[in-house]
Amino acid sequence: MDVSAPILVSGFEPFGGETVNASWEAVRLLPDEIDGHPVKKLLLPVEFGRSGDVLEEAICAERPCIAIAVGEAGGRAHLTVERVAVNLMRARIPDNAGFQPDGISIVPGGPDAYLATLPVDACVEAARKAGVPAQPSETAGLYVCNQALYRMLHVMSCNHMHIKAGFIHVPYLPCQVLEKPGKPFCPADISAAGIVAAIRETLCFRVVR
Ligand code: PCA
Repeated sequence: MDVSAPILVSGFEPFGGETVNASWEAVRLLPDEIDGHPVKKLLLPVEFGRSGDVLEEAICAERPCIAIAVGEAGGRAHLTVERVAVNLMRARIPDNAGFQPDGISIVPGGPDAYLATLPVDACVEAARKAGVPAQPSETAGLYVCNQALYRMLHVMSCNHMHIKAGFIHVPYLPCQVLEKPGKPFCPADISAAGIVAAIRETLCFRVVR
């Protein structure tokens, strides 16, 4: 294993009328190094296309050993580790550039779906062991996050890159639910602890298995 290969972790800008995005607030809190690997933090626009382009460029430039995109899933109570990305874009609300696709392919002619190459269930277990409520998820939706995961796995597949890559959705922050009674939330430091636990587990996974 390349002990100095970076770990790429992205978060998103605010969207949907929010002034913060829980994913970036958690990513910002990650340490700059984990077990000797520098952690590169990338802020993505909530835009179909451009977010995928930025991620793709970063993966090709950095050649990370692990790439994890993090997004906010308002309404989910747990940190959720995504298992699959599908080749479809369908948006309930326009993205931050005003684009609202209604069932078109992310990559025309591309595979219908990719599976995350992260050890999903082991990451969930590791987060739970760290005291962070976590669940596997079988759908990342059809909005910008699913597209980002699909683009990431697609560029890796096309270039035969063996990177442990995946996506983690985090709940709203407490400050986002002040006026949303009943909506679940998770402080950024707790979500960050879950992401670190998933990264550490993935590093062990690469070495041991
Ligand atoms: N969540 C959205 C896009 C950006 C984000 O943080 C999603 O789940 O698709």
